[in-house]
This record gives sequence, structure tokens and C-alpha cells, in this order.
Amino acid sequence: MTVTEDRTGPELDLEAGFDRTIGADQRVEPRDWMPEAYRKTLIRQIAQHAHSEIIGMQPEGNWILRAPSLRRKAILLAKVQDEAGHGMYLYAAAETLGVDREELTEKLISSKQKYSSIFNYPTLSYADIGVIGWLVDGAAICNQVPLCRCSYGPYARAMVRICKEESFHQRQGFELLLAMVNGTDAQKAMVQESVDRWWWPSLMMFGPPDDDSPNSAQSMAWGIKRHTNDELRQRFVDMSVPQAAALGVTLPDPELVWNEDRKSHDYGEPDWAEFKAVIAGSGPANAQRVAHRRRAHENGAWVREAAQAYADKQAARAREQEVPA
Ligand code: FAQ
Repeated sequence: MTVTEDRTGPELDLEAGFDRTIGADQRVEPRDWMPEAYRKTLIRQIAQHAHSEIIGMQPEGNWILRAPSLRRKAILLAKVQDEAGHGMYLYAAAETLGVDREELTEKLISSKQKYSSIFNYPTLSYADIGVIGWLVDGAAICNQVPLCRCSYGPYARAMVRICKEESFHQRQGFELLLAMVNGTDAQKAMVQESVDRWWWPSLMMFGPPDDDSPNSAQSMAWGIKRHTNDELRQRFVDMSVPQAAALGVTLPDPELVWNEDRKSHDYGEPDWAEFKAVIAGSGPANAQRVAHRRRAHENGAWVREAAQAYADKQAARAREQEVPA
């Protein structure tokens, strides 16, 4: 815990208290004093993360009606529902910083806040469902496990549960791909074609290279991020190579090779111009994703109004029943 804000003690150095908390690797909690820039950075990152979970339901949701069996449909439905739950925990974590969920949704549907670049690519085959589980959830886990130690308590705690579920998602993706690569030649080819499309966008999920990442240094100093974008990307590459071998698929990078000196894989450069275009709104599915989210929000207006009317009625009843002291 940090020093709680106490404006009656003028000698109290709030910033020094915050710095001590960060220096001691302790958690900052919602009622603790925090620099405005720390609050803003967290709101930016947590909101982007929450939006990603919510928008991330769309590419997978696209296959619920076309899943090849009842079992696969049930698995996919459960996964998509989990993503909705993750979005809700994360919006709740953002709300502890003094923003409103409604305001964040408005910023998403007016494209004023970002969501992960990865969800701007279309899901063209059923193999994409397995590859999203394997690579996209795999990348999400690499990035998010360290966030369980984030300096901001509510975000760190939300990440613990989310990571458990993402691990399960990753396993189900791998299991689906294992079934497909052991199926017909056409199924195996479908998996390879999907890996070819998703590999590079998955590497981009970790963000720009470290020397082009304006937020990393400060976020690391504050204990929001625990590793740089490139460190996590490297970890993901090293983790994925043996998994690709187990599946019998090729990762589409001719420069991918084991480096004995570094005890890591060397790999090629992602297309950063493509990444910049996608996060600027010109990816293959940006317009469709945001329009779909906007429509869903508008169509849900009556539910929010009904819930509000019910809450108002309950509050009025509770007031009527209050016995005057
Ligand atoms: N996409 O200075 P940095 C999931 C932006 S959840 C879009 O390096 P930072 C679950 C960045 O915001 C996936 N924008 O930024 C799932 C900044 O822009 P701004 C989401 C990106 O914050 C699975 C600018 O570039 N996960 O997959 C991206 O220090 C399957 C400069 O970058 C999270 O959000 C990107 N990939 O590091 C759901 C994890 N990368 O705001 C369904 C939490 C960077 O200044 C199915 N977030 N940008 O205008 C993080 O760890 C960090 O925010 C990074 C970026 C690492 C993403």
C-alpha cells in the first residue's frame, strides 16, 4: 500500500510515497495518490486491452454457426463468452481509475481509442479458429503473464484470472490444430495456409520495436510493463518454434534460425509499415469491426435503459422503506 492521499498533512510528500511504493515493488491501489500521467497511462492501456477482448469476439464469433460439430461449437461459444468476461473485468479495473465504462465504449466506437491490431484481420477458414487459439492466445499469454505483477492492483488481479483462461484457450487451439493436421491432406493444408496468414500479425501484437516504442521506458519504470516489447516477442518466437514442429507446420519466416550464442532464435523483421497502417485504422477489417461494435451498442440501448429503470425503482423502494431515525 502507498501513502493514502491526505491533503490535511501539507508536509506529506505524496509523490515520494508513490515512488517508494513503486521502488519497493508494492501495489498501488485505487485510493492511493498517483501521478496523473500514471493514471492516464493505465487508463490507456487497460482500455485498449478491454476493447481488444470485446472486439476479439468478432473474428471468432464469425465461425460459431459454421463450427463443424456440436462439440466444436460448444467450445467456441464458451471461448467467445470468456473473452466477453475478460472485457468486463478490464472495464471494471479501468473504472477504479475514475473513468466510466460508457465513456470508454464511446471512445472505442468513435475510434478515439485503439484495440489490438490482430483483430483487424479476417478469419477466412475454420483453421483460423485453431490458429487464433494457438498463436494469438499464445502471444496474449506471453504478454499478459507479466501483467499479473503490474504495479496497479486491480489490473494485476484481473490478469490472474484472465491468464488462467487464456492458457486454456491456447491449449484448445493447439488441440484443434493437432486434430486437423492428423486429418486429411486438405485439412493439413488449411492449417498451413492459416499459419502463413497469422504468424506475422501475431508478432505485431507485442507492439513496435523497442526503439520505436514511446511508452515502454516510462511504463517499465512504473512497473506497469515488466518486459519490453522485443523481449516478449522473442519469448513468443522461442516458445512457438517447437510447437510448430510438433504440429508439423512451417513458420513463414526464412530468416528463422536458432542462434547458439544467444540461446534464442533469430527471426525476420515484421512489416512495420503494415502494423502502422493497421493501428491507424486501415487494416483489412478495421471499419467492419468498429461498425459492428457500434451497431451492437446501439441495439443494446434498450437493455441499458431497462436496467437503469429497474435500478432506479429499487433505489426508490429502498428509500420509501427507510425508517426515519
Ligand atoms: N495493436 O509505446 P508502445 C487478446 C500502440 S488481448 C494496437 O509500445 P505500449 C485476448 C500503443 O497503444 C490483446 N495498438 O505502447 C484475445 C501506442 O499507441 P498510443 C491485447 C498497438 O502500450 C485472444 C503505440 O502503439 N492485449 O489477445 C499495438 O507501451 C484471442 C506505441 O506503442 C493487450 O492489450 C497493437 N498490437 O505497449 C481475445 C495487453 N501495439 O496509445 C480474443 C496489454 C502497440 O500511444 C481472442 N497491453 N500499440 O496511441 C500491453 O501490454 C501494451 O499496451 C502493448 C503496447 C504491449 C500492446
